[in-house]
Amino acid sequence: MIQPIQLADLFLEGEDMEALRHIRFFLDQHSRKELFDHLLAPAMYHIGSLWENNEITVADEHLATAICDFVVSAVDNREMAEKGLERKVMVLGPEGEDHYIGLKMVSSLFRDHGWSVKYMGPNLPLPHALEAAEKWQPDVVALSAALVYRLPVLKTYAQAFLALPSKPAVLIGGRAVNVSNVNSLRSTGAMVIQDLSQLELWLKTGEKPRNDYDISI
Ligand code: B12
Repeated sequence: MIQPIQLADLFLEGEDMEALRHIRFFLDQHSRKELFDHLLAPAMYHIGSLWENNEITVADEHLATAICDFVVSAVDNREMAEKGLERKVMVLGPEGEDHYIGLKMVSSLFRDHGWSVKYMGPNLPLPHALEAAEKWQPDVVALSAALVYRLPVLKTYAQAFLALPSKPAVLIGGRAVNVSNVNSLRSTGAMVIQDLSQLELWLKTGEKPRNDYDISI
């Protein structure tokens, strides 16, 4: 079974189909959530370290990200989405945010649990995001940010979605919420979710395993 660093090497070498072959082999025995948590995210974090230490170039990092993006799309399960599902989630990154691989994983996990997903990508200005939410009326809006200085904008987005007449639940995750104090986000009524395991647990059971899980739908 391939390890994250080996996978990162394939990404950096531009070996898209070889990477996908290993990933499909991994998926024969593991879930998509395990793929995201145990292989893809660690591979990208490794690429982040190489980048930070100037061991790879920006071009290398872009190529690796593009291949990671490709494999996440290639293994996504869109079958359920055509069955007229009841529960709806809108997934997006706030204005200024460029990181979106985590958002795609979150979208994929929601699909695996039978949700209808509108993945709207990163860097979506708030007025457009609100207009879309008013029109489609999702049960949940999931937001993600990688950089800590994005917390104020996340808070603004959360407050705006929570004030909509349709009152969607707001979930917030991503690297930014894992490396900082997020009490001010929680105080908005949004649910801060640390990782895909917490999200999966909530999707499966709706249970509140931690105090952070302060809303349910
Ligand atoms: C690829 C990358 C980029 C790409 C992003 C392209 C893309 N398509 O996403 C580009 C080149 C655009 C980029 C730009 C920048 N980046 Co960058 N980037 C990365 C890198 C290498 C990988 C990101 C990634 O895909 N990770 C993998 C995903 C799967 O991880 P994740 O986002 O954390 O998601 C996981 C969880 O957090 C969770 N999750 C995520 N969202 C959500 C949401 C919910 C609701 C839930 C439940 C869970 C959840 O699920 C995922 C699976 O576990 C990281 C390194 C790292 N440690 O992540 C740096 C990193 C995040 N970037 C960094 C920086 C500094 C930047 C820039 C500021 C650089 C610059 N000077 O321009 C810009 C900012 C751009 C912007 N305006 O947002 C730093 C941040 C450091 C810090 N102190 O905050 C990092 C850590 C690199 C480093 N080591 O220095 N980056």
